[in-house]
Amino acid sequence: MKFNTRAIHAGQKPEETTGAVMPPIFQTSTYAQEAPNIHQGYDYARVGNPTRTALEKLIAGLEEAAECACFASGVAAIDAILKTLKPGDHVVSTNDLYGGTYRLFTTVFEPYGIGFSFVDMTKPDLVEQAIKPNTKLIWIETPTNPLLRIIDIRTVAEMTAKRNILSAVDNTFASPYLQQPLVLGADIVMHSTTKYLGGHSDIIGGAVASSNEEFMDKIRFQVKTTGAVPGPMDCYLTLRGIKTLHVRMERSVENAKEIANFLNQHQLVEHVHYPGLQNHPQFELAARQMKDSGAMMSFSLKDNTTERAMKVMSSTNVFTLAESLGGVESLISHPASMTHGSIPKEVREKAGLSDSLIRLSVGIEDVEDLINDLEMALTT
Ligand code: P1T
Repeated sequence: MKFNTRAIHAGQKPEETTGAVMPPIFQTSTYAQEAPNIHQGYDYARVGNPTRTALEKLIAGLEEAAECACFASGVAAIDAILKTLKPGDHVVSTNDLYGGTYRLFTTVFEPYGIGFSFVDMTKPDLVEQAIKPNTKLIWIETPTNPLLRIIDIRTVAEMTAKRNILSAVDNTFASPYLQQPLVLGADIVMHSTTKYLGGHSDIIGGAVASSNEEFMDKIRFQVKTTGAVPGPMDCYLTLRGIKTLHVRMERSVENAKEIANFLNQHQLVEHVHYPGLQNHPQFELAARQMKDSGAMMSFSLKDNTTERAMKVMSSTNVFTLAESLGGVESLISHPASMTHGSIPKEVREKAGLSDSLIRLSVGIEDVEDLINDLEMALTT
């Protein structure tokens, strides 16, 4: 089946007892058993819940994965992946990535004895050089948050395949509609389902999908043993959101392209980071690796002061100043103090993230209203 059909039907079937077309919200913590451990597939809801199963099958279908496990948040999904490693293991990660991922790696896992090298992964040579004998995982985020850099998934996956290293891709910024990392050769794909998959800024969730059975056994063990699971209502809302993923993505990307062109030509704007612009350093790679260029962008102003950027961000009316992304509504944010505030300033600046950078998550409103809103905020 094609993607748009899978978004609605993958792994879904009418509920058996009533024929309900949408999966019921199985709001239960436990399940009756005929005899100890003789049951209908579910024993305790930390381990599994039919509403969660429906969501997991749907995401697995979209990512072309054999299996998916859902979590209570995106960072809980990353946490579960990292907990499959052991003290003494080493991870190579991109140097431009979500601040919460950086914080989890450096403040939780580093003290437990896992080593990290953060490199500019747009340069495959630097990835190769960072690999050590104890490297067990390569952490790819593409497009990166917040600078929209593009990492060549196929090239990195080829590098890891010969060395018995797993490659994991945080696919949150692209969504499976635009990019399917497993098809490109990666071993693991991870999502903050809070974003495009949920799509309506009303849930927090995460997902890990893979066709590597040994890895997914470890993830299932994490689900059961550490228990960062999503509730059935959140699973239902995410599942409902996914059914319009392709339609929302098409409109968001269409709007984003117009906004990127508008900003790129604006006399007060210094630089726009958007993979759909021809001046983007990985424009061709993005066109090859992604179905389209996405709905996230960031930009800097000619007046490169933090004060000016703050003024613009607090002047919009249609764009809401808020963390997060991927919802139907457009958001504007200040990465340096919001999503990436936990990264030390010198580390941020070394990776190219300045205090005056502004990030946009473009929604599905009328694009003329969005452009007028930005024009007004830029010239206020
Ligand atoms: O917020 P949570 O569902 O736990 O997901 C974490 C996460 C993981 N990966 C990426 C690429 C992300 O962007 C995020 C969360 N990001 C934001 C809240 C943000 O505004 O960038």
